[in-house]
Amino acid sequence: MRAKRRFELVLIKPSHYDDDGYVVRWWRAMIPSNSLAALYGIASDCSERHVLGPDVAIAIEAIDETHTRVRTRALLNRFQLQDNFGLIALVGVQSNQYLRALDIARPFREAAIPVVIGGFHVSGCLSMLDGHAVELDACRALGIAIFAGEAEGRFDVVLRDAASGRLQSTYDFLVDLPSIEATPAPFLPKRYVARTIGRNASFDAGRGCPYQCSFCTIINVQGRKSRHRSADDVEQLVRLNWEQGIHKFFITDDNFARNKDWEAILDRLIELREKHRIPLALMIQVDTLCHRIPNFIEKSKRAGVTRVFIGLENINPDNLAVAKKRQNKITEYRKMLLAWRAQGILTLAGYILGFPADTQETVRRDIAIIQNELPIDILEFFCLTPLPGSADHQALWRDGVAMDADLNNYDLEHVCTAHPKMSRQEWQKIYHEAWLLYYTPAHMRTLLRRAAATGLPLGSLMRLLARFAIADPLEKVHPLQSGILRLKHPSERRPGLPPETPWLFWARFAWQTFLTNTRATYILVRLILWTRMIARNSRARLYSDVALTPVDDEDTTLQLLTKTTGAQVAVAHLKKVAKLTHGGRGL
Ligand code: B12
Ligand code: SF4
Repeated sequence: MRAKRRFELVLIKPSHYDDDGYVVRWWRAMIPSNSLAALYGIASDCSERHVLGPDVAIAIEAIDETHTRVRTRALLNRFQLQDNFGLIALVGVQSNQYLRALDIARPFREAAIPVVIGGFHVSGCLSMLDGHAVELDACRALGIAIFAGEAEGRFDVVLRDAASGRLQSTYDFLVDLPSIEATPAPFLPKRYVARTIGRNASFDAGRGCPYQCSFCTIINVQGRKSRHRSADDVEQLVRLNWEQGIHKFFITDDNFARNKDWEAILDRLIELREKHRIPLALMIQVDTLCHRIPNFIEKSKRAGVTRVFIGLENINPDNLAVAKKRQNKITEYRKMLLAWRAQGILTLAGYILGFPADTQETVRRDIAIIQNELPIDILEFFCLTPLPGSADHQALWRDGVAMDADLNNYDLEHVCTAHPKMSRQEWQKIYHEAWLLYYTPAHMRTLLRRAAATGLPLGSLMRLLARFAIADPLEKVHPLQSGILRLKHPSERRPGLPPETPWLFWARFAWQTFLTNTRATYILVRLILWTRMIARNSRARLYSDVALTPVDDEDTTLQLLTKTTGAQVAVAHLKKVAKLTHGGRGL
């Protein structure tokens, strides 16, 4: 038998730098990267099909920098052993990760190793800007190939070009979005998934969203038409993961409710769960009108959905209108949230701060309204950010409006542009304050009481509360970027910042680790005690408050519906429609 030549394919999902200039990395990260799983699945398929010829074996390694250090020297040695026959692929690179990705690439390019970059930054920029902005020429200067669009059916050509030393400077497939039916499933071997909390695998059952929110990059990269995997595809990937003992999945569709095939997919998952006894536990993302789709919530429950992420974004209709998010009807929010609660499913809602009508005072008021009147479990805050690839960014870029020049800050946690009513400092301050305002000890106890009263899983809510209450105040990162036990290394400091003396670095790191984890343990212990007390309380089922009260269409006294002019207009409009259609009964 002829010895096979080995092609080194290293898939790296970069992290980004924190405010001190160190790479954000954890012993265990929060969620696995679906982008990495997608590329791993596609690359494995290329390897099985011997796309580089029968004499070449493709050795694939996946590195998610949020939990694994990129050991550059060891990788360089490995490439050297194969005469640089291989490829470094920077995967799923977001705008805030772009500069880190370039820093990872530099030593490999200096050693003349082929490097290619893909993901939302390069795809978003090529979709909406002039082909050079924002900082795309930095790739060209380093000789990094840019891949825009989706890799399904297109990775063969990249691998062949890299193997023959003819990697092109740009691969642009943006106008030619592939069908994802019967394409290789996103997949990561268990050894990678085990480095994340909860050991969830992930897959996108579909791509594309019909709406047109102006801050959204997704529609300009993945399009507005629903493309989806088939029920057979989904069954196959579930079984593949179940073979390695994984049964929890994050379905990453931005809006699973608008996946044209949601029902067939849920029916198949129900079958796998109820007939084949695979104990599925799923998290999905949906819009605020999903409860109006017949059977959607009920089937989600039967399929194993335990957590649902909802793009609530704001409770002021004026703000939602500016962002072209008119599909979000605040008059429907309570109905939708109570519908999920009735099925025992935890709700997580995204909330954006920094819309034009927001001020520090209105944000404080709105958070209090949410706490009192909306039956949401977890609220996540984001700064309204002109992400490259969005219509918002394109408009500011065209008009020459100042935006933060440091791409590392485009992580939805840093203020990147001016606001009509708040200074940048005020906006940044209210973002951090928002976490403290929502996750007060009193409100966390209320959330646990609501959960006990309505049959939500208390332990699961308690774990979520711990993560979301701690990440921003203690770890200074968004919970979605967080993990357990922050890791740092002096060699991972952002270029341009002075390296610290090793003993000072390690002393400070040890002290910070001790301090943060002591505080975190205190919060966790309190949460555990509250949870136990509430679980043991025989009267817990009797608890009720305004948020849990069933929706009364006649009741328009809620602050949610009266405090902003936009809300008053929305209610008046609904009353008018109700009068015309039902003679005035109900909203
Ligand atoms: C699931 C998800 C998450 C998950 C998992 C992350 C992940 N990447 O899988 C979690 C919850 C952890 C997460 C966190 C964050 N996310 Co997120 N996330 C998503 C979401 C909804 C789906 C990602 C996905 O699975 N897509 C499907 C995959 C298959 O598509 P893809 O990544 O684009 O990859 C395809 C192509 O781009 C291409 N490709 C990608 N890389 C490469 C490389 C090569 C070499 C080649 C050839 C091709 C190629 O081929 C792939 C297959 O077709 C996207 C929106 C979206 N629809 O993509 C936002 C999105 C990627 N997230 C975003 C952001 C901002 C964040 C956070 C910073 C938010 C925060 N403050 O916490 C964090 C960052 C955390 C981190 N370390 O990555 C933004 C990025 C925007 C931008 N321009 O930078 C997006 C686009 C959403 C948005 N608001 O617009 N996220
Ligand atoms: S609903 Fe979500 S995915 Fe769809 S356009 Fe709006 S922000 Fe983008």
